[in-house]
Amino acid sequence: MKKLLVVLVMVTAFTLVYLGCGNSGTGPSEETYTVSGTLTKLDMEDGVMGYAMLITMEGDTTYNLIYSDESPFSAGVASYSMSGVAAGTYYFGAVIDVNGNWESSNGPDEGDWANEDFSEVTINQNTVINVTNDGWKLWSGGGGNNCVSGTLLKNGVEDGVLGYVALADSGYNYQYSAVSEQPFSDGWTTYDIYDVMDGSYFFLAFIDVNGNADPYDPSPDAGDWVNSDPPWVWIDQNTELDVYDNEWAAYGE
Ligand SMILES: [Ca+2]
Ligand SMILES: [Ca+2]
Repeated sequence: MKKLLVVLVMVTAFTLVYLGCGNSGTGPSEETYTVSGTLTKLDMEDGVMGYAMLITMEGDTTYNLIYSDESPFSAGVASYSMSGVAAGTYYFGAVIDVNGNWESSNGPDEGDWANEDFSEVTINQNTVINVTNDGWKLWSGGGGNNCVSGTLLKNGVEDGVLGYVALADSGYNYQYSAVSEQPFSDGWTTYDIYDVMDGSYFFLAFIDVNGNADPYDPSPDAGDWVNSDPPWVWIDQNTELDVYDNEWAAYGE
């Protein structure tokens, strides 16, 4: 497994750095902005802490908490304000730490609430992001018996070629893996990963075009395809994750 990890980390690090350099929005800039807003959960007890976060993957192999602010709920509302935010694209996360044990490195746990719309936001001006009373999902905690499944699509891949999928934690430590349930046929294949614990993972995939991957220690090499921008996903239910034709990059390029 270690070999796969090292290779995937290298591939991803290269890809992210490369994309970052090509993005005009990430150039040096002195200008910064304020991202502020309210977290509303009308039935929340006074004093429970609400957290807002901007998270990025750019230029690194792990997700990083770049900006955050926190405040206690009062009458169902907590306010936050993150100043000095550099222009760029981030994930916006919000958590209500109902059980009072928050550590940013561990994220939410059972009984906490997390914002339903955990998505990318582009900051290039002062920005208000609110989470409304309906914008939360209950975090189900460290249990979980989730199935992650999906389809890998890549035109031109020969029939019989195998696809590999892995879920890795925030440090790119390998957590779960699967080989295609059926080999590629007509440009697609499917996979299933069972018993995935609730949590956040990077979703990594590669297509073993040249057929030399060891199923017990798989890793991509020259001639293979890897998903070029692995998403960070939060799994707390059965989830479908697909990789489409335009989401593959030649390994090492
Ligand atoms: Ca908590
Ligand atoms: Ca290979």
